[in-house]
Amino acid sequence: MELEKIPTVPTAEELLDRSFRRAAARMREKRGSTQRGGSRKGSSRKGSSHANEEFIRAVGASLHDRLVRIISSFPEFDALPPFYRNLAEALCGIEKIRMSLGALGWAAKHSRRLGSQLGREARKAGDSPAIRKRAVARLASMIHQVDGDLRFLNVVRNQLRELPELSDEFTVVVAGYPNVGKSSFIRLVSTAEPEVASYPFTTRGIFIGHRAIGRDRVQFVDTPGLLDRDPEERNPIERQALSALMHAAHVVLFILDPSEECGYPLESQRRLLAAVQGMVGVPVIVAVNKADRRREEGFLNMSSTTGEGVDAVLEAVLRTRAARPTAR
Ligand SMILES: Nc1nc2c(ncn2[C@@H]2O[C@H](COP(=O)(O)OP(=O)(O)OP(=O)(O)O)[C@@H](O)[C@H]2O)c(=O)[nH]1
Ligand SMILES: [Mg+2]
Repeated sequence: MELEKIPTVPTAEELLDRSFRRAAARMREKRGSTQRGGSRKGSSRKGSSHANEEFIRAVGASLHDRLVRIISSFPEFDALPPFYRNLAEALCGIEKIRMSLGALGWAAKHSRRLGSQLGREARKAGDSPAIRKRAVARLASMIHQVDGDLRFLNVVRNQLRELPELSDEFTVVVAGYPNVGKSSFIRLVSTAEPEVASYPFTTRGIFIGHRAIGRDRVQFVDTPGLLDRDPEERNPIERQALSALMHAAHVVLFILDPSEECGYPLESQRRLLAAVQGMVGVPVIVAVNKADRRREEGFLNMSSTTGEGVDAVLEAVLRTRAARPTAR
């Protein structure tokens, strides 16, 4: 996927360093070829001031090109599938990313313009290392203004790279309160190996696993636990779960823990269930987990520890495949 291919975003210092080296290499190449040609006219003084101008322009041009390349390595967020767009929004904030890319655009434009302007001034001022030094310092200080943006975009790049790869297969999103046994269930029935622990918010991202069903494959999505609260109050970890529920699921398996060993009352879990049922446009299958601790009449009871009842839950979930909607 294109998100995996975004290259590392350099810091201001690295960007400057590369651009200076590139410009210096270009000057060396040029000098080499004019020396070989041997018949360049003009005084050495003039030649050197041209060299200053060329170097400064080359630095400006190289900075411009590098910045433009960084900008275009990021995806067009509006064109991303909603699942990924929402994950990017939950994790990094798309508006913040846009602002930083905009800042790089500004820096790109100005580095070329400033390179030309400073180059012209250097030529007029004649051969002066001080002029060259001052020009370089001005370009550097402009690039340092976007150092924060470069660093932020590198964090974004690292997060986008790690997003899970969602396929087109039939997709079961497992959701519920924290610590109810979502990851334990996913480990039991699919290839995914999310961490399981006896405290809430163990799962902090989206994990995907598969299971062969006859000749087909079904995709299971593990999500971070959700609390029953207003959407505005949700943290970035919870918002990833919502993105999967809203944009990846063909069916939702909602897990309840009536033993309340998860640390949350069943009543709150039921309120969340009602909210999820009202929110997603796909079937919601409800299963009670930790049946080895406590069963609940009128529900599919299972235990992800003993394996009891798991097959019946899988069957109920997979029965909804018949009525699979075509679009997410
Ligand atoms: N007794 C019992 N314990 C279980 C069962 N399923 C899971 N657990 C335990 O419940 C705890 C939480 O399990 P997880 O699978 O990490 O729960 P989760 O819903 O993924 O939790 P978060 O990722 O924090 O939202 C762990 O200590 C599990 O061993 C079960 O069927 N019976
Ligand atoms: Mg988990």
